[in-house]
Amino acid sequence: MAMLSFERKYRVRGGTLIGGDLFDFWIGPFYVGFFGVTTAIFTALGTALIIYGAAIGPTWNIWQINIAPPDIKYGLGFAPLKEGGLWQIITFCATGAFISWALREVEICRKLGMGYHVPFAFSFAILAYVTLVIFRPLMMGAWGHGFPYGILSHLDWVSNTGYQYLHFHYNPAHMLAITFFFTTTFALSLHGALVLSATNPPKGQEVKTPEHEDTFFRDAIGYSIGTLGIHRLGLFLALSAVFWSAVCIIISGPMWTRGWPEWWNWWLNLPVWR
Ligand code: 07D
Ligand code: 07D
Ligand code: U10
Repeated sequence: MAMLSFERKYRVRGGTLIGGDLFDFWIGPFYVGFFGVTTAIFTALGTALIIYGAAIGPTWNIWQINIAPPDIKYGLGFAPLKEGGLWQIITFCATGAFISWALREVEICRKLGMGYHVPFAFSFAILAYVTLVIFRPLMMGAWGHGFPYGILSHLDWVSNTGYQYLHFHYNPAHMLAITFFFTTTFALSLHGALVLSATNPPKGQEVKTPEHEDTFFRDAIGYSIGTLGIHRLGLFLALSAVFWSAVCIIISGPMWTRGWPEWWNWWLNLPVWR
């Protein structure tokens, strides 16, 4: 595998959290490390079980393959392999693989003397996933509340779960999450456009500076958040989107069992209207 000219310089020893020098090497472009090995094992086992689940299921159609969680009657116990047990082991492998991946990122950050922002951000995605398939099922008393593993079947789960609460758009945390998702794409498009407009001019014209970027936004809206600030804001917006997503689903069931539109009755019941 070809190496970028600067890559060898950064292939330094150390920074591992566990295993010392044992797995401190690269395969092609990939750093391995202890957590690379655990990622590979969890991924290989999880993928093999998905393929096995597909093999004993009714279809090889990639869109329709479905590995369902156990029936609610199994509660928080183990289910037979073909009745949701597979889903349980796959969930374990997926969680193991995601956490291993995050820890491998931590080791890479330590090697490079960088902050932990990337693994910190990924841990929010893991939190959302774990909320859906572990925390919420635990709080509701059955693994059957997790979402099924399948491209279309997981969409069915989202739709069905949404309608169980009548109209999911009325979930206030869902509103916050959606607003943060929209704001994230808005901020990224502004940032991408601004950087390109300044640094990628037509042939023959000068590349502009961050001062140009600041001045553009001061002229346009009276304020510039700055070149470092926009990245802080971007991270904050994106992590907030995922955080409020996790909140919106953990409160649906464990904390609110009726339709979400009804939750807003507190507004109609304010003493001020009486
Ligand atoms: C672009 C980075 C690359 C990642 C990709 C996904 C697999 C799955 C597995 C055949 C942005 C790789 C996919 C490894 C193959 C089997 C068994 C990330 C990028 C390209 N969803 N979801 C998708 C997952 C949930 C929802 C697509 C995963 C929740 C809706 C893809 C998870 C809810 C829609 C996918 C997960 C939910 C999708 C594109 C885990 C709420 C769509 C994803 C582990 C969050 C869209 C057919 C994408 C679609 C879509 C994967 C969880 C809702 C298959 C791995 C339960 C409404 N989801 N999803 O680009 O077209 O992400 O679906 O939590 O409309 Mg989903
Ligand atoms: C869970 C993904 C984690 C991924 C990980 C990594 C691999 C490796 C390998 C590519 C959280 C996986 C990696 C597998 C791949 C290679 C090599 C991310 C996760 C760890 N909704 N809704 C949300 C909107 C409606 C409903 C969230 C919009 C309807 C339910 C978000 C609309 C009803 C749930 C959101 C809309 C409904 C949600 C999802 C519009 C259905 C959830 C984002 C415009 C009738 C879910 C935590 C997210 C949630 C969720 C947006 C409509 C129901 C805010 C914009 C009204 C039941 N919805 N929704 O969470 O909060 O990402 O999950 O109508 O459970 Mg909603
Ligand atoms: C940013 C940035 C910036 C940059 C940047 C970027 C953000 C300003 C300076 C980065 C951004 C981009 C490059 C843009 C594009 C990115 C996206 C759109 C995000 C989505 C990304 C993807 C879809 C790519 C995903 C690819 C991945 C995850 C790589 C897959 C890796 C592997 C399969 C190997 C993983 C390595 C491991 C596990 C550890 C090492 C171990 C091994 C190599 C052993 C090999 C493994 C095994 C033997 C078995 C394991 C099996 C596996 C893993 C899979 C098998 C599955 C099957 C189904 C076959 O701000 O600055 O520029 O660039």
